[in-house]
Amino acid sequence: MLIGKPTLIPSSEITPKDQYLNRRRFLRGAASGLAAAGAVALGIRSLADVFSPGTSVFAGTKLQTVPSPLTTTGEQLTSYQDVTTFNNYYEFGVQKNEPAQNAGALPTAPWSIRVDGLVKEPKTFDIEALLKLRPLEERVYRHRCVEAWSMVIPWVGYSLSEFIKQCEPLSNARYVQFLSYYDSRVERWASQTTIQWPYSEGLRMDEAMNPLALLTFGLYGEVLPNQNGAPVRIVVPWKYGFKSAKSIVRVRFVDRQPPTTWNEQAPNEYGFYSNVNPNVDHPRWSQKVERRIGLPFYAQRRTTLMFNGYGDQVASLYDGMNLKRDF
Ligand SMILES: Nc1nc2c(c(=O)[nH]1)N[C@H]1C(S)=C(S)[C@@H](COP(=O)(O)O)O[C@H]1N2
Ligand SMILES: [Mo]
Repeated sequence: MLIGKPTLIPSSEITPKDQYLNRRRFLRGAASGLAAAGAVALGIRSLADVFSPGTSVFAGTKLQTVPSPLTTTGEQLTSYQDVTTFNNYYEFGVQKNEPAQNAGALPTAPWSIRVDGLVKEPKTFDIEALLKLRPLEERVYRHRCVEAWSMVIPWVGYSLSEFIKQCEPLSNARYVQFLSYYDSRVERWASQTTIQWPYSEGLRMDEAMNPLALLTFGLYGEVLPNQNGAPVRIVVPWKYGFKSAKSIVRVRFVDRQPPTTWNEQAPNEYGFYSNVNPNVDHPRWSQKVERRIGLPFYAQRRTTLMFNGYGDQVASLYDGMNLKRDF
């Protein structure tokens, strides 16, 4: 069983494959691979079952976008093929190619986000209303996974802050928590892991209000493919990819740091902040360099940048903090 493209794995400075595969030590038992194969054989529902008729919000639908001053320019985009077939979405399998094969089972229509906790009043936003809330921007962002690979992706969405304003959080809300869709009957692969589902992530309120944090509906000008977190996800480009929860169904405003999936699994390896930081190595591998997915092997190596290169926009959020302790 191979993950991604073994021929693309370069020098020893870059996370050795067996080390990042170790993240899969959260798997339950050795039979899980077989269980996954069986689940595939037992059947993904047909597209007709998955997308109810009459909806316009399905993967591949074109989205009207406007350019954004917050876009990152000058770097070659990662191909649509790589962005949509090399994924982390453990609810649909732990191997990089599995989400593309299995996430067709995600029922993306109808879809809504429930907002509760420290808000003026709880609300529910339908995906159609969310898509119309603000003009959709195309924003190219670097995307850095904690596993030391990266991509450059043209996302479609608008600043998360625009949505948060509509949620009317109370002044004592200090954090915002994002919860992903979870149904054990749909996401049968999730039970291969010891993770407590649903997937949970969170940001401090000032981080969430930073204009770079993107409420994301699409990529490459189209509605998100399911494996990339359809129909709505978060993208936080200065943080490791796991902060960017996919397929969000619930947003909670809270006064204390919420429990987050990878931090709960291994707090010594995955901090709450998870800012991309070449000066703080993961206990099992270096974070100083990364490999850019999809390039010829000799061209993949990149020096990892502090805050993934977004320091001008976000460094001030962490003034006075010790980023080695609060990693
Ligand atoms: N619900 C959910 N969200 C998730 C994950 C996941 O397993 N489940 N994986 C995270 C990780 S580790 C990364 S790197 C990004 C990957 O996003 P992409 O597949 O669109 O590149 O999604 C993040 N969001
Ligand atoms: Mo990741």
